[in-house]
Parts: sequence; structure tokens; C-alpha cells
Amino acid sequence: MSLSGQARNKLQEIQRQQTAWQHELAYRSVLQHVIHILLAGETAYNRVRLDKLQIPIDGQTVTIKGLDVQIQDGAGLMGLGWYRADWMNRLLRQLTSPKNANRISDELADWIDADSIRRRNGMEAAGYLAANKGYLPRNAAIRTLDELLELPSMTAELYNGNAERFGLRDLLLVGGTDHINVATAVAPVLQAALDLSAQQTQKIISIRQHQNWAQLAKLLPEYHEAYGDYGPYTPSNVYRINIRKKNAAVLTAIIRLTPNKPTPYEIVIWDYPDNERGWI
Ligand SMILES: [Ca+2]
Repeated sequence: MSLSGQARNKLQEIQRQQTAWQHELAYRSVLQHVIHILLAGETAYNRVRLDKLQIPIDGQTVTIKGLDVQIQDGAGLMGLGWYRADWMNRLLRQLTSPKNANRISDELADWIDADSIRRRNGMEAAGYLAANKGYLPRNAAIRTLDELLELPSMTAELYNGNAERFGLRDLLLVGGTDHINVATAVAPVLQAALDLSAQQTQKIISIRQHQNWAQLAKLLPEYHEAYGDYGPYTPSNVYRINIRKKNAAVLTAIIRLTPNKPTPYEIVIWDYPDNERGWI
């Protein structure tokens, strides 16, 4: 390549970087604004209200300061700190074949549990050695979500999803909470955790969108293991926030609110640019 060509490429690269930094600054400003609302506001079902402001916490896209923002309550995602193979199996069946679902839910159960007794469709250390994987199951809770890609039957497609289809990374949380918030849960998580049909799930989502909580109360049992003693509408203190400028890279941040501590929140994950992510 000629010297002038090299110089041109270098300039373009610098411009790209500058644009990315400008976006990141704008994203940070919006994130601070959102965190303020979450900390100071009052949660009611799938919204947080502060004075005249209200923002959805069920992942609906809203515009804040000209940017697209999605705020998802962590209790609307499936927390892997309380892994349930049956919930995961029902979640996976919405995304892949029953056979794959059986394999992946058992492989993940074996990956997490302390023992080396292989489940029917799972895999333990002996299997990883025989398949020359070069690594063994952790036999403890997973530490980062992309650890799921180590499972023998996991695929990047299933994990990442795309602009039209949820990937597992859109639906799961490392750690997470031990209960599901029916008011904010992402549809596939709601369907899996409450063991609903697709039709029942859509009905609940529609009632939620219309804020018809009295009608929803009639459909929900007083007690369900998915929400336990919390009741059906309890948010968590963990939020996943996605921010983007149209046609620009996405920021994914996971924050934990800690209002009783000197620092009232912590950023658990800061993923920018989150290149693999579509925008659902
Ligand atoms: Ca194990």
C-alpha cells in the first residue's frame, strides 16, 4: 500500500475511534441519568416513576436524550445462580430442538454441580477428556455468561441470537435473582419459569402492556415457585441496561443498586462496544 493510502487508513481509524469515544461519553451520561431514576424513583410493576418521569424496566425501548435505551429488571431474566435444569430446558425448547434442549440443559447442570455423575444427556470430566476438549467442567457456578459457549452442544448462534431472535445472552444472568418478576420478565423466561404455553404467555404480555394489573391478578396463582414468597411483581436490585445511538455500537451495562452503601450502585459489567448484540 502507498504511503498516502496508509495515511488515509490511519486517519479513518482515528476518526472511527473518536466517534466511538463521543458515543461512549453520550452513553455514560444517559446511564447516569437512568441510574439516578432507578435509585430515587418508585417501582410500580413494570415501571419506575420519579416525579413526572417514568421509565419501563421490562426491556421496552425508550428514547432518552435522543438515544435508544432498554432497561431490564434482573428478576425478568433467568438467574443462573439458582440454576434449574427444568426451567432451562423449557427456555431452550423455545429456541432449538427438544434434543438440543435436553443436551444443553443437562450439560449445564453437570457443568455447575460439584459431582462427576453424568446426567442422562449431560457430560462430566470423563466425557470432556474423551472428546479432547482441553478443559473440564467447572463443577461450580459459572462466572461469566460466555462460559456457556464451552458446553459441547452450545452454538454461537443459539448463544448470541440476532436482531430478530433472542439469544441465550439476552435471557440469562450470571448470579441473578432467585425469583421471577412477572411484570418485567422477558417473554421466553416468563413462559419457561411459569411453565406456560406460548399463547398464555402472549396474553400476559399483552395485559402487561395495557397496564391491566387487576386482570392479570386473576390469572396468576397467589403462590408460584417462580416468584415464591415475594409475590409476582418484585423487582431485583440488578438491572441490565442497553444504550445505543441509531446504527452505532451498543453499550451493555449490568448495574447493581446498593442504596444503603456509601457508593449507591456498582457497575458489574461494562460491555462496549457490544458487537455481537442485535437489538431486539
Ligand atoms: Ca459436575
